[in-house]
Amino acid sequence: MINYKVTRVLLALLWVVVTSSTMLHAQSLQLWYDCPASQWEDTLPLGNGRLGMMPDGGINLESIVLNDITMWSGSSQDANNYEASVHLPKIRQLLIEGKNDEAQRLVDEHFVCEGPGSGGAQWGCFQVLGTLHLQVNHDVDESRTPHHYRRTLDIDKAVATLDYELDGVSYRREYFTGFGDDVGIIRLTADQPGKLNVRVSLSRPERFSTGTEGDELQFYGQLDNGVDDKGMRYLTRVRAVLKGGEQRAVSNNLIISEATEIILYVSSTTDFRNDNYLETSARLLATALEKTYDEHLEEHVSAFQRLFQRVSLTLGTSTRANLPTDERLVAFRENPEGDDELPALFFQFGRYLSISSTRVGLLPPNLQGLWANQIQTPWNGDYHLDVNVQMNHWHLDPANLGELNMPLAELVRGLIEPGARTAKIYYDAEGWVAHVITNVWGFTEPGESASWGVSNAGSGWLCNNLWEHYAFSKDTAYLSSIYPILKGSAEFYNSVLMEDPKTGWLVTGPSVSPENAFYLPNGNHANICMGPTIDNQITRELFTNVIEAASILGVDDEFSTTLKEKLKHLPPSARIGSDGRILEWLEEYEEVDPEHRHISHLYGLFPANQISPYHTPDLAEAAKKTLEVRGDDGPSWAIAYKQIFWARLLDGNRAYKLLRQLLTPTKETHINYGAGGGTYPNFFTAGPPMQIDGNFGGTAGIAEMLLQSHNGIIELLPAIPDAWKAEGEFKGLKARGNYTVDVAWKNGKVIHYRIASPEGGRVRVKVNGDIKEVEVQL
Ligand code: FUC
Repeated sequence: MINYKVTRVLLALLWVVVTSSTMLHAQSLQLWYDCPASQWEDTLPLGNGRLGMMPDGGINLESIVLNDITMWSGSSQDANNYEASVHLPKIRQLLIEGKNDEAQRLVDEHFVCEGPGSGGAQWGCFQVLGTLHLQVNHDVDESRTPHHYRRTLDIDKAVATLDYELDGVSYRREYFTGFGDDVGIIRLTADQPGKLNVRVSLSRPERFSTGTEGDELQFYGQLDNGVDDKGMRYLTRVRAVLKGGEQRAVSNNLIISEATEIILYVSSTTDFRNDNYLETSARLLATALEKTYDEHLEEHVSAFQRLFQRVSLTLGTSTRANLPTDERLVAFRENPEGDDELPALFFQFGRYLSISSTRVGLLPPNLQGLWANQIQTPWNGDYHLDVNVQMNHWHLDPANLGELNMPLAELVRGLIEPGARTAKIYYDAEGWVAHVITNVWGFTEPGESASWGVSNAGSGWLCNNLWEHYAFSKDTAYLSSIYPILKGSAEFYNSVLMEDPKTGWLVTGPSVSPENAFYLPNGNHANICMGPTIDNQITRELFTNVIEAASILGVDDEFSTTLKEKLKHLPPSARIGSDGRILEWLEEYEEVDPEHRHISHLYGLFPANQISPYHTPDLAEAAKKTLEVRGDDGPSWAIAYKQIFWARLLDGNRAYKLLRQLLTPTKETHINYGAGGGTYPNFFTAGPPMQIDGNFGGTAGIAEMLLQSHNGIIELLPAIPDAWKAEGEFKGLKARGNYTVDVAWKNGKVIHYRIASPEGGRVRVKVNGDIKEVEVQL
């Protein structure tokens, strides 16, 4: 016991000695700019998991786009086609006969959702809440240039600032969305008394009214639910607290004159799952008004840092921290050498965005996290289930934010009931299914077009996320809470599997390999098929996980036996085609677009562990060929996915090349499906348009380059690129099994590591090429 303690003390000392001798300085976790934002994708995202604010840093006119993650139009609906299952045998027969084009026609006629699907008002859309306008009268010639302009986002504190000097007066604005009291807070100050003259107002492109109540500015309305007058309602209240000066609310404006300090409180709620939303926003505001600014700031920063500061990462040094972030991004693209801090900043920004865009008890981040500046957000700002929402969560466990998986788990739990209806109506199946898209209203029906809408992979892929959180946390209470979701999904696949007469394998059908098309021998295109590789991989993985979960929880022996039997008849995880690539479909079809953004047939490489350089080297080689043909470009999420794939293939330099590709500066906002993804000045990633999955995927990719744990062994620096080898360290990353891992390295070699777990015990680690079994720190 004494020896053990002594060893721990020595190890701790060694850590101090090693890390201090390497002298890696703490890197600045700040984004900064020397001029106002030129477009929304240049404004600074703040969020507390529910409310968002994006200030643009305008001096005379500042626009702060406001968001609320529950701001959804639409409503729940039954878009099931009750005739669908009548056509299922015929569709399947056509697939067996190789007449996929004819099957696709039938699917379009009878097997998609009823009505306009995601194009309909009832389906809904995540929308901007509104814009808070600050019209600031500086009382000087408007053409005078301000000095010392600087706007920043400190991602270590979740606070944005703006500083400038005009006519000898120093002005400052500070903005944060409180993690403490759940209101938005903006403080404006001037270093000379009485210099602040500000008109505050609120607007929205549609469906809003404004009013005042005393000194309170109000902004409210109701969204379109596509059916009646019961759409989502919202109310935003703004109050100002002044030092010096005076305020009056006049015709929808709050007019503040000659103040020295202004603190604006923005309290906003919707009636999403809250009939008392009016009272809630009043209560939040009243509570906020009782505290001083410093109290707010302290509570906010400490609540945020409780999550954020669990991880630190240094990948090297930078000579460019003095460059504005947008210019730094351009410089990095031209020459990454000299700025190894930038990828680490991007990694921490991904963690920052997660903490800011979701919270336990509410909604998972959507396609844009919680930020949107439009009414019609691209793709409705929804939850896409054929990679996007899953990618939004891939980094959470490795980056030590595991509890932020809970909102997704709860969203998925909400799909069981509607998904069971859809399973029954379309497939006459047990369990539950969701296809390609869902929303906050529980949509599980196929999407409106056979070309993409009937993917069977959606629900099983969601179950992968839920399972992985268990693999990382080993929390059996959590496992038992998600088990019904996993089991219900396995029941669905178990009941829909059909036999492919050619091979005898059990496969899904009709389905698609997400969004991809192939040529039939007759020259026609089709998407609809049976047994796309991703479905086979997902079915295999899900059945295996459910069998393991049932055994851990001591339940469902009989169902496990059934699944074990079915597993014997599934197609192999992956098969290699005549050109050496992984086959995407059951047949060796030629794909219409060889560089298609989706690479769904490598699901087995990541997030699953069915293709691996260790246990299936041939498949791993075939995966490399597959990636070579797909190319390195695409929307940001596709680039990030490829970064992760190459990390799993243990090729750090190639993963780094993809990361560089992801960090390509762009300002484009048009919808893009092909090459051209990148990163906006504010570090949001671009499909384009802005899509947050690229941020989260890139963050997961960096974690995967530094630490892997999916083979029953913790691998330190499995795919570290040459660029980061010189010197670096991370602290607080997580490995499967509830291990917390710290590593320091020099010249590509680990010089110190520490693996901790509340359970203690021993664990196998691969370090500098050797596999060891080591004692875990408590
Ligand atoms: C998937 C992708 C698109 C886009 C959309 C939101 O369908 O194929 O590129 O990311 O989701």
